[in-house]
This record gives sequence, structure tokens and C-alpha cells, in this order.
Amino acid sequence: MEMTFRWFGTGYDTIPIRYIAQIPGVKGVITTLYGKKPGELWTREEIKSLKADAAAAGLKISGIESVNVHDDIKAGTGDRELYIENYIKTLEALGEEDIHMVCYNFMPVFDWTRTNLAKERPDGSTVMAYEDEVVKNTDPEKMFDSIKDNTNGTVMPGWEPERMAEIHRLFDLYENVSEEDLFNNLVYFLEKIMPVCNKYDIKMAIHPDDPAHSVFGLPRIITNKENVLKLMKAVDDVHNGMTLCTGSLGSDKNNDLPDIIRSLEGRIHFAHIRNIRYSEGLDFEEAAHLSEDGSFDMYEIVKALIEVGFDGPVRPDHGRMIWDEKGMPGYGLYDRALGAAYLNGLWEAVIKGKKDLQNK
Ligand code: DNO
Repeated sequence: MEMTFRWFGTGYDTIPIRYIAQIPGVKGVITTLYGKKPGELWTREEIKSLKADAAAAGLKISGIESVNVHDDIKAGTGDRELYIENYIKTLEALGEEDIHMVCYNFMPVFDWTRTNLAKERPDGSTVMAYEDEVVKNTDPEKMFDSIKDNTNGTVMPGWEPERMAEIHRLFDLYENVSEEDLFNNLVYFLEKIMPVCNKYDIKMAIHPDDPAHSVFGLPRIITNKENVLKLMKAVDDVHNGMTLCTGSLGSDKNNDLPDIIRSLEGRIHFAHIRNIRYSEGLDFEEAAHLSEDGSFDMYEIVKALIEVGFDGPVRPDHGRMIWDEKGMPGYGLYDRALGAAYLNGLWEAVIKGKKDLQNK
């Protein structure tokens, strides 16, 4: 694996990139052109300049998160052909710039959903949390208003104000889109982009739905082992792969993460590793990466990734806000850096442990 860290780019991320380069073991960043709207073209010049910013800190770009997919593609409406054309051109530009992994999602309207961005824990740290009752009792058009005061002045991915301003129109767009339609639209999109992915060896890594169930009655499809395997089979090309996001898939208690990892051998192109703590029903709150702090066995997760020969980029995912840091919820420096250090330790231990056993 290659340890990486998410960085939102110059002018967007409040964390200086040189701090990221100082985290032990981090060789690359996962980044994006954060100002781009879904469907907009990326030029080679813009990608070059993003690479230069990373290179100035001694880092490479290990992958893009995300090239967002326009809602016309997801809903299969309006200008989808034009937006697919643009997506292909963007992939071409990325390929020409030697970038080979792209993370994206196929969630209608909302990207990830939380009901509290700063739930205080007894030790004074804060975490993001999800409560299903709140979602059930909130008008989706007001969802952003209910959390916007806790973003510490940052623009959170998937919750951009321009996007929130169009929420009414977006809900109308999906009115008659079933889960089956959404799945078919995803397959349609993937089939169209596979030739360019093959030409430039770009591995597409779909991000699971977060949380892994329907919110506000919207269709959701990347939620469990069965659906994910169905997608892998429908477009049976190594360039159609997954972002193994433990926090998202793991938000459904029935999802056995090590088992899902084993079933996806060869198709996991990127890993987001974090821990959550289950509460009642569908509720959960985020936790420190350490197994003991949450509901996941991180050792088993790392072991399964190593067993299937996963060698792509890994990044610590959402952390707590600790040591009075003010930043984008989930994306502070301190707890994610602790997460990277912990994951590096687990990796080293599992790999060396395996070798020791073989040498006996
Ligand atoms: C949230 C992230 C997501 C993710 C997208 C991928 O913190 O994990 O916004 O980047 O769903 O397209």
C-alpha cells in the first residue's frame, strides 16, 4: 500500500501541504480541482499546476478524489451525453498527466450525510455523527442549513453552497428514478468511459454510499457486498473498481468488512480507513482510528487488504477534532495524522508477522 493524505488544494485546504509531507510514511496526496463543478472540463494545464503544487512539497498525486459525476448522468436525463463526453476528456487529460486512479460516487443529490458535525465527547474532542430520526424529521432542503454553522468556515465536499441552492431541482430530477434505473445509468456511464480508462490505465474507484442506506427516500445502490459485486460483474473490467471506505460500508452493521474486502480481490483501487461507533439502530458516531475506540477491528481490515494483495493508495479518513484544532469537520490535521501513524504500524506488523510465520 501507499500511505496518502487527502489535500483539497491551494486556496481550499487550510492545512499547509508541507505539514502533510512531514507525516511519517506519507508519499502522496489525494486531491482534486476543488473549484470544479460536476460536469465541468479539467484541462491539462490545471492538472499540471496541481501536480506542481504537490511536487513542491516533495509529494506526488496518488489519485483524484473526486471527479464528480453530473446529476444528469446519474439520473439518466437531459445532457448526459455531453457530460459523459466531458468526463472522458477529463480522464484523457488526467491520463496524459500520468494520473491513474479516480475516486467518484454515484449518490443522488447528497454526497455523505451527517446530522451533527461536532458532537462533543467527554474528553472535549468532537466527532461527526449520524442520527436517523433527525434525517427523518428534517426537510432535505433544510438539511444544509441545519449543519452549516459548524463547518468552521470551510466548504465541505459534496455540500457546496451552489449545490445546496439547487436542491429542489435535484430532488425533482430523481423523482422517478428507481434503484434499478440508477444502477443501469451507472453501468451505462462505466461502459462509455472504459475505453479511455483502458487506454490510460485509469482505475475508477467508486465510493460507497455514506451512510449505506437510502436517505430522504433517494435511491442508493453502493451499499453492500451483493450490490457491489453485481456492479463489478456488470462491467467486468479491472478499471471498474472500488474505493473501500470502511466508515461508509461499515455504517450498515450487517456489512462484514473483511469479508467484503476478500470478495473484491483485484478490484479495490483505493482505501479510506476510519472507525465508527455504533449506537442504536442506524445511528453512529465517528471515532479515532484505533480499534478500541470504535466498533471495527482495524487489524482484521488491514489483514484482509494485505491478503488480497491490495497495493493501492490508502488514506486515513475522517478524524476527530482534537487539541482545539479548527478546520473542516472530519478533515483536521492532527487526528488524521495519528490515524496514518496507527495504520502504518498495523501494516508493518501484519506484513512482518506473516513473514516471520513463513520463515519458521
Ligand atoms: C467525505 C468523502 C466523500 C467522498 C466522495 C467520493 O468525506 O469520503 O465526499 O470523497 O463521496 O466521490
